[in-house]
Amino acid sequence: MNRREFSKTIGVGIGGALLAPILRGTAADRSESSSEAKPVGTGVPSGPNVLFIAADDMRGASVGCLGDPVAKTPNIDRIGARGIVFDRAYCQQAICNPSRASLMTGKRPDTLRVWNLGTHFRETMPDVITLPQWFKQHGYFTQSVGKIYHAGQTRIAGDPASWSVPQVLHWANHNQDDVARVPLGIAPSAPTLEPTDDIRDVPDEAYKDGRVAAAAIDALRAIAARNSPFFLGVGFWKPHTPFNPPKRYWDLYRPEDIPPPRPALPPESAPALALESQYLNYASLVKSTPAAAAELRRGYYASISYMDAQVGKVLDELDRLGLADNTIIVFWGDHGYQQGEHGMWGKTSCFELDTRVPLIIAPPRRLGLPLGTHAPALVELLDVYPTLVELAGLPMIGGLEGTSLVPLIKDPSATVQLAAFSQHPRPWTMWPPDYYGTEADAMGYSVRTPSWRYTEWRGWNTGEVIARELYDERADPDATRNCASNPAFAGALRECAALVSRQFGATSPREIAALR
Ligand SMILES: [Ca+2]
Repeated sequence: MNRREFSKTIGVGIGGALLAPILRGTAADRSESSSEAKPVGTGVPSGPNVLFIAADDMRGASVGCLGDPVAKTPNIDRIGARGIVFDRAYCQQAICNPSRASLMTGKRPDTLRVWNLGTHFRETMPDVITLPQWFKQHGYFTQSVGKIYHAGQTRIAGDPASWSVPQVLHWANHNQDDVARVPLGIAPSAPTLEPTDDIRDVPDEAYKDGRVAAAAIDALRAIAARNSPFFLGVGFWKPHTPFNPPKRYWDLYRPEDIPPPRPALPPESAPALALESQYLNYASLVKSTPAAAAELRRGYYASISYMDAQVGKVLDELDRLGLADNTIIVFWGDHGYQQGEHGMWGKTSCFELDTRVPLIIAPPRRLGLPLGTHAPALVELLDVYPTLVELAGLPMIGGLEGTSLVPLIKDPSATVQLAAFSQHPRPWTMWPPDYYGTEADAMGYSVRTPSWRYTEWRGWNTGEVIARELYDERADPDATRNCASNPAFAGALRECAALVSRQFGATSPREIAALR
């Protein structure tokens, strides 16, 4: 596709966005557009290529180019310098499997009926066409290295239909590694109460992400020789626990430079449902030994910098091969994380720290679009699928629930949607607590607007609202006070509740699950 053809394509996209409703597709819209579009393109396009880089458990709040003064992320910042950084991007559910399934299919967790770690989207929606699969059907060579889909807990390993060749380094648990290659033959520990036990002065390749980078470099070299457009997924396993990066990445951070959690305490008047976090054992640990909290936070930063260094190796190879000018680079994290903030550790909440993610898209340099900019608009990971399809000039597939961000890439001050939506069940594992349960006690439905975060907790069986949260994101950005019962905020509460009802419908989660 030449420049003129590209401009024509994105011109159409912008016109459509301006005419679009200000709200995202609703439950009713979904039922009307649930049939999948048939692949229509048969010719082999000329590109652009896509380098699709995923990070695991990396929150938006801990990235250098997203404003964290402590995080050392020079390579992720490099992607930001050649593209657009989305300052307020949100996942659809703050845990691996539902979030990744949602981004990769362009559908919300409620549409997929995937809310836990064990259900694969091919079990609930077998014929859905994934993002890389759509590219593959339009002449792209698609390949996956590392963790793109959720790993280790679903009955299907990754998604073979998405890729032109077998996936590699995509299937394991986080505490598994290639022991033969790990120093002393000692595997990294599981999420641990004593993370500093895993500080070893070893090469990057001693652990998974170093090997993912090496395999991605090999893949890029082989792809460069193919002379056809490609979609290469590179999924890093960090900064997910265990926090065991090589010693030199720990050495980037002095203990005294790690700030304490802010806020340290749960919000005033928050319902208990809001405060369920994943690593409850961490909370009891750090209460008894406060220094452990700081060390866990240092380990998270060190893991981020280890992963960032691997990103840099892949970017270097893309440049060295002369592919950068015709390649879209995407960097995204599957969900956020609490590192002791609100007294919580891990993911699975609907708070801002759990739902906000890094999202950076660098268009091909040859297109001459603005570089190194920030977009303050509210966007969702759901938006990645239509954005890449439009940027690549492929026909748009039907049934996507996100909105193309190409208008923001052309004009970072633009707005495509006025709200972003997330959700999470309680208990977070769903019942039975083995990751395969299909029922829960409650579902939290959450909306972020420019001014507010509102979450309502609905009973799983009844659909009745059993608790509400409202945070004033402008006056109280750390979410220290739940204002839902304050009469002064009744108008905002009513408006936010209407947004949630319009987006998710008024049915109970049990009725949604029964549609499976
Ligand atoms: Ca994750």
